[in-house]
Amino acid sequence: MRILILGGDGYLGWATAMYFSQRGHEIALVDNFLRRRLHLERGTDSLTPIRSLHERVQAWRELTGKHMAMYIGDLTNWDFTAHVFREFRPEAIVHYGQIPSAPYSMINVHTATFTHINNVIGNLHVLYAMRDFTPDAHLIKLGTMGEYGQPNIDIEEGYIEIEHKGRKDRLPFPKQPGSMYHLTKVHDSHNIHFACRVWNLRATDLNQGVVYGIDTDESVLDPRLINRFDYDEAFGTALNRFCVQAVIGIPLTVYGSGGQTRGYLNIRDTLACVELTALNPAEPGEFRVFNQFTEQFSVRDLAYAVQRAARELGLQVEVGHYENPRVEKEEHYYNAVHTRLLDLGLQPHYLSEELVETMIKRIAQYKDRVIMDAIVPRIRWTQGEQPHKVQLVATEPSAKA
Ligand code: USQ
Repeated sequence: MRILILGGDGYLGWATAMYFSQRGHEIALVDNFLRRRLHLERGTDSLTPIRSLHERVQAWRELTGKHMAMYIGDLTNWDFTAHVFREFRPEAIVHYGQIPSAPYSMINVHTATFTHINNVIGNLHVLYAMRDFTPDAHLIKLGTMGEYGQPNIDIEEGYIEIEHKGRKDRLPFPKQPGSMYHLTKVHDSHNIHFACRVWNLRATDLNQGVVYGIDTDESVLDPRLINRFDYDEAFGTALNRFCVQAVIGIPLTVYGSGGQTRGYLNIRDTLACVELTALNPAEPGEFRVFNQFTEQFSVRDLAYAVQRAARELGLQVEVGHYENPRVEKEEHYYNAVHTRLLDLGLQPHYLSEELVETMIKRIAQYKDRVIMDAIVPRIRWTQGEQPHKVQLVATEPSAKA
């Protein structure tokens, strides 16, 4: 299959590109290096020493004999996007080419509007390029579980059957996203749904939970293929951050009471889910939604799991309690349906089997690269980015560990 990977230099994009290339698909990568630039602007970096995209692609070719085409440019530029679709003629498009950070989007008006323009306009250009040049292609779009928020009812996969005043319909599940970034994904979902209804495009929205992990079967083939691993406030997610904090010996940054519950999955499961989706495409005109995660944890559960795993390696780790910089529910109901990918054959990896070997031990190898200043949370949902104001206020007795 000819597969176009948007955001091919990113955490998921690079891993997905190698995964599909290894399985014989023809790959083209699109990237504008925005993540690398935003790290430069913020004085942060990947924990792992990633190579340039050109070096990665060259190394992949040397090791496997497989070629990946590269298009360097910005999806918000219509001429660029149109050129890519006209030339490569993808049969499937895996769209990761977006800003994925809730905290970054909440820094100020500029980062909020930039996240909107980058994500929503880029995605609209992809939809128009599909309509005009590759109308039979299948869009596999990375959405987020965060589109739903945390309602006090079970979260369905994209749609809900509603009976209202004696009439019934199957309608998009209500959305209550928790950041400007998450809002962009909601806008994308509406735009994609419209494009499927009106232009008969086929699309699958993968409403993914929080991804963790570093290595994949392909990235370990050679050090030049190593994947990015972010742990900073803007681009690092809670679990990745906790593992780095455990290794460098600072109390884990649990925000608020820690009852915030989300779906989680290993990066290897992301790849399997995307493959299952590509091999079982949506029908023309169909807008499918899969909830993509394998396990559900509260932030508190994660912190104690990391504490226990670190102890196995002789590391004493405290669970800290930080004033929550976000506006979010800290104790809430959370039960999200996620059966469609399991029905297609997904075999999940579980966190308890991964933490010690594939996370903490691996992170310890790059301990010297940690930028301490990147860890303290300074972006507040109500006031934007602050100087170092948020302090560690207490540490939890390790009774639950
Ligand atoms: N949190 C902490 N301590 C930290 C960082 C975060 O307690 O040091 C808490 C947050 O307050 C939040 C929860 O952990 O309640 C999850 O935050 P996160 O930063 O791990 O993840 P989130 O902001 O939700 O975003 C991440 C990805 C995003 C993806 C989303 C899936 O960055 O691209 O869309 O996970 S989901 O969470 O299902 O919306």
